Order: sequence, then C-alpha cells, then structure tokens
Amino acid sequence: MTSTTDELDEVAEQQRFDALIADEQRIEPRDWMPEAYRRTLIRQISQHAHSEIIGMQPEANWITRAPSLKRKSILIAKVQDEAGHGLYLYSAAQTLGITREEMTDALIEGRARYSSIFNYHTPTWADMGAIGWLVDGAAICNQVPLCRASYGPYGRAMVRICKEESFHQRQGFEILYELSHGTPEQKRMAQDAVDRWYWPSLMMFGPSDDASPNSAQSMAWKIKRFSNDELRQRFVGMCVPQFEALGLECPDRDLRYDEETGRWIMGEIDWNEFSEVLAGRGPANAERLRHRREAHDDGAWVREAAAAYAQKMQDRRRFAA
Ligand code: BYC
Repeated sequence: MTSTTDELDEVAEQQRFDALIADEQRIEPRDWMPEAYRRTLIRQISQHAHSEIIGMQPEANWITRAPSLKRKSILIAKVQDEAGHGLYLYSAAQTLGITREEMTDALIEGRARYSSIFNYHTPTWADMGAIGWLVDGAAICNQVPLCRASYGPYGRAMVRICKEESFHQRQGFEILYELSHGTPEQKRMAQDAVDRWYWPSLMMFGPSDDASPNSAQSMAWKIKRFSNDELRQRFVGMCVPQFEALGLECPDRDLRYDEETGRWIMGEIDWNEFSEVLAGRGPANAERLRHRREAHDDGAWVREAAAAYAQKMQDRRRFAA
C-alpha cells in the first residue's frame, strides 16, 4: 500500500517537475527533482566552480610581474573575481545536498574535472591578454545561456558571473590591442600568445555534439540551452572581426564562412590533445593540482580558526538565551 502511494506520489512529482521545465519555470532547492537531474547539476556546477578556482593560477603567475601598477591592480581584481565565482558556484552546488568539503576533496584528490583550458602555461605577459580575450570570451559565449539554466541558484549565480566576465574579456582585449599596436616585438608576442590559446579555447566548449554524452539530456532539462558545437560556432563568429580590429592573424588558416549553411567551416581541432589534457596529461595538470593541494594545506589554520570562532559565537548565543 505504502509503496504504491509512494510510486503515485513520485509520478505526480515527476509530472509537476516536467511541467515546470516545459513552462520555462525555475526549479528551486525546495522542489522535488529527479535524482539524475540533481546529480547532473552537481557534476556541472562543481566542475565549473573548480575551474574558477584552478583558473586563478595561470593568471596569478603574473601578478608580481605585471608591467605597471595599473595592470597589476586590474589583474588582482580579476583573479579575486574568479575566487568569488568559485564561491557563488560552490554555494549553488551546496543547495543540491553536497558539502563544500566533499567537492574540495574530489578536486584535490584528482577525482574531479575542471576546465581543460587551465592546464596550459602562461610564459609571457601577452598570455594575460589572450586569456582575457579568448578564454573569458569563450566563457561568456558558454555562460550567458546558463543564466537561463532551469535550476534557480545556478542561473542566478551565472548572472553576476557573466557581468564580471565581460569586464575580464574587455581587459584582455585591451592588453592585446596595446601590444599588437606597440613595437614589432610586442606584436609578435601578442600573436604568439593568441596562436597558443586559440585552439585550447575552442576545446573549452567540450567535445563535438556527436561525441557529447551529456548534451541531449542537459538540453532537455534546460540546463544547457545550446549544444557544444553551436556555442563554438558563435564564439568563432565573435572572434573573426575582433582579430581584424587587433590586427592579428587567426591561427586557423582553414577558417571560412559558408554562406549556404550560415556556418563557420573550421580546421580540425586536435581532439587527441583534448583527451590527453582530460586524462591529466596536459602541460600543467600536475602543477595545478599540486599547487591547489599546497594552498589547501596552507589554509588549514584559517578553516580551523573560522570553525572555532563560529563555535564560540554559537555557544555565546546559547548561554545568552
Ligand atoms: N574541460 O558530454 P559533455 C572560466 C568533459 S571557467 C574539461 O559535452 P557537458 C574561467 C565533461 O565534463 C570555465 N572537461 O559534457 C575561469 C564530460 O565529462 P564527465 C568552465 C570537459 O557537461 C577563470 C565529458 O567531457 N566553464 O570560464 O554536457 C578564469 C563529456 O562532455 C570539457 C564551465 O564549467 C573541458 N573543456 O558539457 C577565466 C561552464 N568539456 O563530467 C575563465 C559550465 C567537456 O561526464 N559547464 N568536458 O566526466 C558547461 O557548460 C558544460 O559542462 C561543458 C561540457 C560545455 C563544459
């Protein structure tokens, strides 16, 4: 009897969930949701949070060597923004019933994914420009549609993140613009950075649609609004006129616009490189994780102090009551 009632309840809940999704309404933490929807969100949001936190490293590498005080303060602000994005996203994931500790452990033990893009080195100052322009540009293309993700806390976090990303993208463009209009050596440095970051930026959108196991279901649930290839197309279309404005060459020599289909025909992405990076064998994977682990260990005293302070406040309130 009880199990039949439970089954009926579950059918009714599923119908209500489906109706909310069909009606473009938001799913909130208090709402019933299918277990697979919850797990998919935890997967995507926590990966996204880890990407922001690991993503601080390639740029933090240049804070002490920024070419002027102004550049240094802008870069510090950007890296701080990324820490903030990680925090909003971890908080959004926590509303789904996973703890911050569980997510952090998965990252530092090497069980969690984070974006492939952060496993590349930043040997020159122009890399700060290329990251801002290309990496944050790709992030904006991918993340603006996530502001309409069906899960409320994720969509709301993304609104604020996207506002900050657009500042990041502009500061990157501006760094490259200045270099590409500077001395021949500066221009070469800008081109070299763009040559190194262009293809990995295209990989940020994930595998091609026919090799993307999660896309169809995530789109049906309106977490993702566009497929990986659709967003990659949009990004390339956005970059082409900007390459021209910068006076830099697009590293994809085969790139052309097909009037008939209205699509960009691109050169072949090196999917072998992508899978190597995902398997932990990219140029900087080991270094990124090692640094994250060290930072976690170094911060142990802060977590302990915060927990002790919270306990003290709780005790004080209890005794006062
Ligand atoms: N790197 O079925 P698919 C930022 C994985 S932060 C690593 O297409 P999905 C920024 C994928 O997870 C940028 N892994 O998956 C920060 C899946 O593996 P699992 C981060 C990747 O989820 C600081 C498998 O491949 N942005 O912008 O439908 C400074 C199959 O893929 C990648 C986000 O996280 C990759 N590039 O689509 C500056 C955005 N691509 O989990 C900038 C939110 C795919 O099954 N996330 N994989 O083991 C998304 O939009 C989607 O999760 C993705 C992948 C488009 C990334």
